[in-house]
Amino acid sequence: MPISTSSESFQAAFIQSYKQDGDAVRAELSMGLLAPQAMTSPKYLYDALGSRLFAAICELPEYYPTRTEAAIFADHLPEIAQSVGTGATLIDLGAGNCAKAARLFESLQPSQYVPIDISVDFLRDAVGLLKQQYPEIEMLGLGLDFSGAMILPQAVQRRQRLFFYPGSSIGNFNPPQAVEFLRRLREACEVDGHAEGGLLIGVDLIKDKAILDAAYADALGVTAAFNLNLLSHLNNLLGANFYLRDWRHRAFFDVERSRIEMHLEARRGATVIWKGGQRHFVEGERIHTENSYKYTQDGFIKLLEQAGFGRVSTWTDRRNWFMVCHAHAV
Ligand code: AVI
Repeated sequence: MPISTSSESFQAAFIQSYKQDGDAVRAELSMGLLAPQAMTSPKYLYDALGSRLFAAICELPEYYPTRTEAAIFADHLPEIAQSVGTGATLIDLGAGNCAKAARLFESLQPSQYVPIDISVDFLRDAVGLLKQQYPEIEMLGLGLDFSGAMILPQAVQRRQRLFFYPGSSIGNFNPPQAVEFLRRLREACEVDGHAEGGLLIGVDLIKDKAILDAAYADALGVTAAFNLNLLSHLNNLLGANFYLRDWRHRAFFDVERSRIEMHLEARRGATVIWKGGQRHFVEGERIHTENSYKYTQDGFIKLLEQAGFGRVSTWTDRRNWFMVCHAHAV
């Protein structure tokens, strides 16, 4: 595990433990593509271009979650800071450019900031820049895939861990997986046999189907490009021959399951060949590429409680479209 530390206060420490295992990735993708209902994990939406397209999605008029969450933080920061307290070990899950957490620094005054992301080079640059702006905050960047076990290096302080998981990324797990994931966070809040710290999380709420449908099928077609770009990524990872013009973006809110489903649908019959497999997709056949679950406030609080969190405070916007929760590890 290469570690680079420095005694200079303008440099952030960085630990990289994530290394993509090409064979494992190809085996997982092949299995998904050959399943009766073809599917891929949403993590494959994020190659370099996919990450940029997602950033563009966050700017779209139809995609309300990013700006609604930001407004909740801006409008309720003093109350959120009062609930969380100061001096936490702020662990930022999927930190990206670290901008969301940086907006909390002044109010939360973390004793250590630990941004984690699978996009190692991007994170290394972001945390390097941030350290120049906030030299007084100890920073430790982690290049890590946190969707599996939550094994944090010893250099991450144990006391008062506050996991920060904004953007409703929790919605990309199904509810049992979400509880499992939250439980792992709760376990990582254990200090000498007792619970400390907690979780600050953003959650998208159930709303009118038309608003949800539009948020995932925008007029400009950016979400369509984001979804279709997955096929280019698969071509690179698998040596596959997906021809993008053979596919179209489909996204809709399934009211029964309370989730957005995102699919790629074959416009015409297409035979796809890759290293280790091949499949003929008939016209109209789909590859399921993402779910994005939406919750009621009470439903999500129950999930938190199942995972071992309690004493939950919530903040929402005027329209009740999005919720920010602070939950204590109990
Ligand atoms: C990252 N995640 C929370 C986004 C969502 O809303 O589920 C990903 C996304 N997919 C399409 N648009 C945005």
